[in-house]
Amino acid sequence: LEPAHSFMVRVRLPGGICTPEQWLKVDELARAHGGNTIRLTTRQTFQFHWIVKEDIKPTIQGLQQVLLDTVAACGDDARTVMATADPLDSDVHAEVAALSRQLSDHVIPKTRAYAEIWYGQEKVATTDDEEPFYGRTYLPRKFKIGFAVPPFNDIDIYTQDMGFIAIVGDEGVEGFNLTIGGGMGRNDQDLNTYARLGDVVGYFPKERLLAVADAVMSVQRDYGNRAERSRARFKYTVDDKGLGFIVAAIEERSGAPLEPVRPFAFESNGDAYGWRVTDRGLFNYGLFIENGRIAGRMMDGIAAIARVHSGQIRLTPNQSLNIAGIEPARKPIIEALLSEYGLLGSDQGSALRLNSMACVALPTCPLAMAEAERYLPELVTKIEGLLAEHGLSDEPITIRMTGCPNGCARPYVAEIALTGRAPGKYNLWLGAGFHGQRLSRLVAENIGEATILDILSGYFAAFAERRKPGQHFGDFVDSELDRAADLSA
Ligand code: SRM
Ligand code: SF4
Repeated sequence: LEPAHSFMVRVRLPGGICTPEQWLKVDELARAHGGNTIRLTTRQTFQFHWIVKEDIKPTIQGLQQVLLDTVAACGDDARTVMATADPLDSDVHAEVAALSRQLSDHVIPKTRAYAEIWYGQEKVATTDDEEPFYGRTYLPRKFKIGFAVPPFNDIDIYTQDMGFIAIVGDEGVEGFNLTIGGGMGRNDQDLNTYARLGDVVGYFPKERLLAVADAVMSVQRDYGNRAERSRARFKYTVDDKGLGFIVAAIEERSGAPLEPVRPFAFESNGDAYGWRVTDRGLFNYGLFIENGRIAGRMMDGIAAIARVHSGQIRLTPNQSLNIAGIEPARKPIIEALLSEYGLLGSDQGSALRLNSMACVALPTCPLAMAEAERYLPELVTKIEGLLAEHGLSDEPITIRMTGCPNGCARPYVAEIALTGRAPGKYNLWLGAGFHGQRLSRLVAENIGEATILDILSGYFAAFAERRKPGQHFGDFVDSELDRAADLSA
C-alpha cells in the first residue's frame, strides 16, 4: 500500500486555442479521471485535479489522441505561451495565435524523455540526449511568455518574463515591442522578493521573433541566480544585472540592436462577453466562467455545444471561454443550447464579477493559506451590495484573489486585490491600473471580511463623490494614496 496521493495535470495550450474535438476529449478525461471537473487557468489552459497515480498515463495518452500534451506546462522551462483571445477575431489575431504556437513548439524541451515515459515509446540509449537549448540544468526558474494585441492587454503583458506587443501595419503584424522582466510571485516574509512590471525595451521586426526569444531566454539561462531559488526569476536577473546590461546582452545574442519602441495603447486587461460578429461574418460568444471552474450542468452544456460547433473554443487569459467562429446557420442551435443550459445572457454577471479572477487555492493547492476560488464569488456579492449603495453598480473594476502571495491570479495588477495570509485573512492591495499598467499598493494586512468591506466602502464613497469624469477606480485610489502619503510626510 502507498499513500492515496492525487495529482494535478496541466495541458500545454498555446494561445488558449482548442478545437471542439479536443474539448470533448478533455471533457471525457475529466469525467473518467479528473473528479468530473475541468479547471481553466489564468494562462489559458486546462487543469485536471484529483488524478490518481495510475490514471496519469491514460490521461496524458488520451490528450495525445487529440494532439495535446503537457510538455513544459510546469517546470523550470518556458511555460505555455499566452496570446490575446481577441473577441473580434481579426486576421491579426490569427497570425499572432499561429506565432504563439510556433514559439511554444520552439521553446519546449526537445529530449525524448516525455515520449518514452508517457507514451511508452521505445527507450533509445544515446550519448547526446542532452537538451540542445536547456542543457542539463534547464533554466534557473519557470519562464513565462505572452503575446498581446493592443488594445487588449488580457494576457497582462507586464507580468510576463518576456512579452511581445504586436505592432500592426497595413499588411498585418509588422513586428513586436519586447517587454522583459515582469512577474508577480513574492513572499510576505521575504522583502527581497517582489512583484515587478516588465520593461518595454525596444521593437523588432517579426522575422526576428525566434532569434530574440532565444536571446532573452539564453540570457536568463546563463545569468539567472541558481544559488537562491527565491531570487531566480528573470525579473531579479534584470534588476541584479541592470536593465542596460541585459538589453545589451539580448541585442548581442540576437544579432541586431532593438529599434525604438513603437507606439501602442491598451484599454483593459479583462475579457469581452456576449455575442460579437467577426469581420468574416461569423459569430463569437464570450462565455464568462467564474474563476475558471467548470462542472455539473455547465460542463454538460459546453460539451453539448462542442458536439455541434465547427469553429474553435478559445480559453481566455481571464479563465473564461470564447466560442469562436460560429457559422451563421449554427448560431440558433448554439444559442438554444446556451439558453437550455443557463449559459446565455448579455448580463452574465455584474461589471465587477465579469472582471474578477481567483486562483485555485484550497483544497488542491498545497501552498494555499486561505480560500480563493471557493470564496471570491460570495465576497463579490457583498461588494456588489456596497457598489449599489454608492451608485457604482455598472463600474468595471478588476478584483482578484489568491490563496497566498505567489500571485497566480495576477493580483498585483488588479484594482482590488486580496492575497491570502491565513484562513479567512487577507492582505488588501489597491490602486493598480485598469489595463494592468501599474502595480497595486498594500493597504491593509491580515484582515478579515468585515474590515475588507469597511475599507472598500470608504473608498467607494469617496470615489462616487470625487472621481474625475471617466476616471477608473484604481487611478482614483492611487491618487488618494499619494495624497495621504503627502499629508503624512
Ligand atoms: Fe501558479 C505555483 C496554480 C498561474 C505564480 N501555481 C502554483 C502551483 C503549481 C502550486 C505548487 O507549486 O504546488 C498551483 C497549483 C494549484 C492547483 O491546485 O491547481 C498554481 N498558477 C496556478 C493556476 C492554475 C492558477 C489558476 O487558478 O488559474 C495558474 C496556472 C497557469 C498555467 O496554466 O500555467 C497559475 N502562477 C500563475 C501566475 C499567473 C501567470 O503566470 O500569468 C503566476 C504569477 C506570475 C508569475 O509567475 O510571476 C503564478 N505559481 C506562481 C508561483 C510564484 C512564482 C514566483 O516567481 O515566486 C508559484 C510557486 C512557485 O513557483 O514556487 C506557483
Ligand atoms: Fe496556490 Fe498561491 Fe497559486 Fe493560489 S496563488 S494557486 S494559493 S500557489
